[in-house]
Amino acid sequence: MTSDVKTITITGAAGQIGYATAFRAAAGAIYGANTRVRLNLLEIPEAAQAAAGVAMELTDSAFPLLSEVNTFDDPNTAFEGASVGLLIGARPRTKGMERADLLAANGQIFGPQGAAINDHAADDIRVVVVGNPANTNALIAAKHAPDVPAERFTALMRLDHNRGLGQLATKTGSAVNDIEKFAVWGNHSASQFPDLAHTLIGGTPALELVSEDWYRETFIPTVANRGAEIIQIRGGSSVASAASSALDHMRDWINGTGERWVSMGVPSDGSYGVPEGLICGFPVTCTNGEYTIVPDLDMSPFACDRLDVSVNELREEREAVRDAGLIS
Ligand code: NAX
Repeated sequence: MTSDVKTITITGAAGQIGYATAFRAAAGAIYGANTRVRLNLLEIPEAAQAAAGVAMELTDSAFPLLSEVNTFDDPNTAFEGASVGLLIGARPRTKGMERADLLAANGQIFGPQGAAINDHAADDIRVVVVGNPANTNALIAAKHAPDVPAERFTALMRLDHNRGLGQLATKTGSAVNDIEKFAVWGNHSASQFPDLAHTLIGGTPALELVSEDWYRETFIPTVANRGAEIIQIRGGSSVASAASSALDHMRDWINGTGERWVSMGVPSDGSYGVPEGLICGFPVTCTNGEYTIVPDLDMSPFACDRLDVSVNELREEREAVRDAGLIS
């Protein structure tokens, strides 16, 4: 057991995904079995009482690794000393709301949270944004944190990645662990590009085990539209799978992946023609707390077209938040 206690700040902690995330984070899902954690739960004032109830249940669970749990309605205090920020709380899209309105409403949340992270978080802060539109919300937060390296602000693409692994394992009768080099590129939206071109299953190229037609006409739309399908079938949006994926994202970033690829939404360094700074899904590997975009992959004309569509959407989102004065 290390003597260091790591602070994990969870926003939207009384919401569905926040609730599902907090208990596993308290049980060691991010830092492992040898690091104690402090959970800071951030909510809006209207949900402060519900967050206090979540904190009571966390206390009642007597997690050996949980040193303390606190609730806040001010991001400045909630991010004090934070090493991990799980930015889950967001403004949902309501009926009749245009995408630009949604982006603007979320800018009011992620701007101040970025500024609070800038001023109060620990030097090793790492952020994953789950609240939608996740990629652009992460960009807004990063732009409000000029003293924090931009690469510490990431967006969740891991749920899309895990959904792809699940579909492929089911289709081929293989174990998810046998699948390597799968990637989800682009935006966490229906425009995303789940890419099997480099994927191996038990060492065999995936595209020798499934047809090109299944890949393009079934696999890609199924993964990209899985969130909507879950809502339709379950009667509610993805919750436990989103929480699980957010924890996977942070655990792998901190503890490393070895040679294994995972998908993360990270600020582009210009790789694969993605404009620098856009927070875009890429295949990455993680070592020593840092991720590296997998370099030099061959991209077919099909892959380039798919990536372009999603990157254009990210570009439009960036323009919309610029026009709204949320970033410069
Ligand atoms: P809920 O509505 O259950 O919970 C959201 C919580 O956030 C609420 O308790 C609300 O009070 C709180 N909140 C709102 N503004 C806040 C603020 N400024 N500071 C702190 N807390 C605030 O939604 P839930 O189902 O938990 O989903 C949360 C977000 O995840 C949504 O934006 C959703 O669209 C997004 N998702 C993202 C996914 C991804 O892969 N990136 C997949 C799952 C999910 O759809």
